[in-house]
This record gives sequence, C-alpha cells and structure tokens, in this order.
Amino acid sequence: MAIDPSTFKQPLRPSPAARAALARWRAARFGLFIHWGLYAIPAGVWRGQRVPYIGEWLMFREKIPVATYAKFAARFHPRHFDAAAIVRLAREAGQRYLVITAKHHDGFAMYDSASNPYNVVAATPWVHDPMRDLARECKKQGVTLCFYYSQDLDWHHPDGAWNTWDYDEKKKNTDRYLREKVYPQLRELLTNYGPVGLIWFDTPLTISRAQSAAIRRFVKKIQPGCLVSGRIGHGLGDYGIPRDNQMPPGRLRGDWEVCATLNHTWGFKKHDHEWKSAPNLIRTLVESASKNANYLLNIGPDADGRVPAPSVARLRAVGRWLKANGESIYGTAPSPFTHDFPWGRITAKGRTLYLHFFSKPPRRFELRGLETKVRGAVPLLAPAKKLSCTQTRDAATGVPVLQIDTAKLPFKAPVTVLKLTLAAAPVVAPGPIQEPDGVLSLLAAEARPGADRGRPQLRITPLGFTSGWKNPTDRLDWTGTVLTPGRFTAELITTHQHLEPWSGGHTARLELNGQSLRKKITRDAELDYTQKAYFPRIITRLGQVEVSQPGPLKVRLYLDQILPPPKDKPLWDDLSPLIVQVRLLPA
Ligand code: FHN
Repeated sequence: MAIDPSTFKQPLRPSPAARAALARWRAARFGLFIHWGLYAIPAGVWRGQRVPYIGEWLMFREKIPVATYAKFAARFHPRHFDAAAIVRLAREAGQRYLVITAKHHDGFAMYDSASNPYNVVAATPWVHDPMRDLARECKKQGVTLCFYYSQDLDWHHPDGAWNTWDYDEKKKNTDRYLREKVYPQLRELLTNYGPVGLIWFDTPLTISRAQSAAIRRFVKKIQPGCLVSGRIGHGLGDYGIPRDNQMPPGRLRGDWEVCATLNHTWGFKKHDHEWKSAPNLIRTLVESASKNANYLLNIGPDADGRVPAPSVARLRAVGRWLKANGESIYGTAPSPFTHDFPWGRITAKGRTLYLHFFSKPPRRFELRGLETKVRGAVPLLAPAKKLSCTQTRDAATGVPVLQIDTAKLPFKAPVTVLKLTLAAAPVVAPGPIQEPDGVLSLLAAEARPGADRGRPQLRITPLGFTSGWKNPTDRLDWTGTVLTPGRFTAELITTHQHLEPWSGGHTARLELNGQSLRKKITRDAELDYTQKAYFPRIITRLGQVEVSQPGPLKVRLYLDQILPPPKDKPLWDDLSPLIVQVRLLPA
C-alpha cells in the first residue's frame, strides 16, 4: 500500500468557508515556504561529517538521542532574524502567503508554546517568539500567515512516530501524542496569532484516517476559514500536494500546490550550493499555474536567522518577472488544454488566454485545437502592438488551427507572454493532436485504462501517472489526431523519484494501425525538464511505425511482462510501472 494516500487521492469537497479561503489561496498562486529550526545549527554536518539528505532530517539520519539533539536549543540565538525583512522578501518575490515550520519532525516548537516547554522561548537563550514578529509583519505587509505542523512524525515525543533509537515503537500510543502535544499546540497556533491561512500538515506515515479526520475537524472548529493541506493524510485536505519537487505531466483536476526547494534541502545546509536558476523557477511557477497548482518555494534561514544570499537573489528575480507579468499568473485558471506544449504553457482568465513562451516562437506560430474565435493577440508587455491571427481548419482532419504572426512579439527570456482575447470562454478539441513540429504526445493522463479481460486493475492517479499496473492484460488506450502522416519513432517515457528504484525492465508492447512494437523498458535517454533532478523522465525507444493517413489514430499500450517489485520497497509508491507518456516523433 502506498503510505501517503493524500498524494494520490482527490482532495475533499470543501465547506463554504473553506471554499472562499480556497479561492483566495488559489488566486495567490505563489507562496513562500520557510523551514527554520534547530537543525539550522548543525546545518548538515554531524561529528565533522557531511550528512547526506535534507538538512532537517539530520537527527533521524544520525539517530541522535533526544537529550543530545535538545542541546542545540541552548545555542539557538539568531541575532540576524528580521521578520520584517523576510515578509518584505516574500512581497518582493510576488509571494502572497507564507508557510513557516511551527514544529517540524524534530518536535521543537519554533513559537511560544505554553503546552510544551520544548520550544524556542522556553528552551533557548533567545527567549523570543519569531511567529509573533511574523504574524505582525504579515498583517502589516499584506501577506497571509500560515503554519507548517508535523502532525505525525515527532522524534522528540515518546509517542510520536519514527524515533526508534530512544523509544520503544511497541509502547507508542499515537492518541496520547495527539492529546498531549498536537491538539494543544494547534490550539495555540490557531488562537494566538490571528487568522491563519492554512496549516501545512506533512508526512502522514502512521496516522489513521480517523485521526487525520479528527485533526481536520479540530482546525476547522477553531478557524473555519483555515485550510488544511493535503498531507493531513487520507485525502482529507482542502487541496492536494504532489511529492516534493514534483511536477506532474498535463493539467490537473482540483486544487494542488507544488512545493519546491531552491537548492536541494529545505532546512539550511552549509554545503548545499546547487541553486536552481531564476529562469527555472519562473518556468516552474508558470507551469504550476497552467496546471491549477500553486507554487510554494522554500527558503532555509541559517542559525543566525539570515536568509542565504542566493535565495534572496533568486526570489527577487522571480519577483521582477512577476511584477511585469503577474496578470498572467495571479487569479488565473489553468490551461483549457489537458496536455503540455513543447513551446511553453497556457493560463486562462475568463475570455483571455495567456500563452507563455519559454523560447522564441517561430514567425508563423501555430496553435492547434482551439475552437473559440480569437478577437485579438497582443504581447502582454506591449498591448498596443496587435499581432495578426488567422483561424482555419486542417482540411483533412477538421482540427482548428490558429496561426499567429509573431513578428511584433519581442522575445524576452526566460518567459514571454502573449495575450489572446477570445470571443467566449475557451473551448478546445478533445484528445491529443499532433503538434506543428510533427510530434504526437500521448500523456498517460489523457489515456483510458482498459483490460482485455474483466476490469482493469490499472488506474491513472490524479497526478497523471499509471498506478497498479500488475496485470499484462491491462492496457492504455488513446485516440490522437495526426495531421501529417509519415514514419515515426515511438518512445515510452517512464519516471521515478530519484532516490527510489526506477521500474525499468518490464516489457512494453505498443499497438497502432496493425503494427506492434515490443521492447524491454531500457534507459535510452532522459528528457530535459525543470524537475529532472528529482523525477527523471526516462526515454525508451520502442522502434519505428508508419502512419499512412491523416485523421484519428488509435494507440494501445500493454506491458507484456511485469517484473515483481524489488524487495526493498520505498515508502511512497507501490512500485508498479510509472508511465508518463508515449511519444511519436517524426523519424
Ligand atoms: O519530511 C518532510 C521534509 O522534511 C520537508 O518538510 C518536506 C517539505 O515538503 N516535507 C516532508 C517530506 O515530503
């Protein structure tokens, strides 16, 4: 069983109060995540050795006894912590909400907790509550304050999950931990700091459905407008969260939030200097919005309270882009198309489409599949320049084709926005359509699961990946549309979380137009995309096929041979093959 079901379930139907809060949160689109705690002191180093993995997991990785780890508190005196500057940074970045770790898995409360002395006021020489400062500044500067709270993992409390080196797992009583620590602390957070936008619960690894549901009810009772993140567990959140640093393929249904690091850690690590580029961050923000996801981007202040300079520089760069182009992000709806385009991403607002180009488009740019009449096209940054558009239909297939002359669209890296005004709300032709570059991309998210016998076990998760593919008679079916027939190279694209095993080695069979390609899933190449460091997309070349006529093309994928999952099962996935997509590229 997958241990984090919230990742794979559609979020709950929200109450009216949550719906209004959700609408505000959705319109914000961009938030600041802050991981700050005692782990900033060791900063990824223990007994002189660099500890791999994310910084805030150091206690767990090194199995540091509670009594030893707690000594960090005596050294916590962040002289440079400046709540006003942090909230200002969020504003400069264009981030409209802020989520800070009130208590992470190490169990240390970063606020004044009357119910538990293991906290920043009672246990440190600083004797100061940073959440009070942040609450005041958020109010003053118009940023929504939200708290991260680790409701399940707690390595400090004897009944919290996952400290097996100090405590006996068999003696743990989760209800007692919830009663003694979680509920009293949530009450404090929800009564002492004014309105709270959301509680970002995390990592529901051992908590039961009833416990998750009770925590949700508890939060809503105190602040009905406070949202609950999808990682409350069991699909009980107001919105869903993909895995860390994960970008799902295609458009999503429901509300989501992509959470991401700026380097490779959440909590400060002094040796992690692998910073993402500002263009990568801007494209990830655009891509998130195009899929109906907010983007929650993290900083990890150091033990003195300073935000690393590379983080500040990058957030400001995103902010500069947003200041000019924010109309195409804030308050937008996702793309009306279900697939990702090779040239960029689309967001929408009423009768407007925003085309975000990630590179300079060809002079005669072509968008296929838009049925709605276009009234005008202008660069978002130069609305006086009218671009000429023509709308026709492909003679052979009837696919609507919009051609835009982009001569008057100066491309400015990393993302240039073209604003299309439509005569009505956008309507698009169904199904995957061959792109002008000749590629037909078939996302698993756009496929119909089927079975030669009985009902398919295989399903498509809300994130658009296959799940539960254990049966060789299960299959995926697509009907795409080909405008330019010819010879194609067929590729299968699979994925995995970079620290977990890749499910290669199965044998895939692709059927189309009476042709069949059968091949073992091998690592032939990798796709270049923004999240490739975390979820590599692995290309298997299946062989070549011939498509002789324009029109609908039925494509069917089987897995003839499915290997048993490795014994060393990771926490999150059932390790059945994670198929992202089939692609047909002109040979
Ligand atoms: O274990 C945590 C991790 O430390 C960090 O807080 C991230 C942020 O999304 N959440 C968990 C792992 O998914």
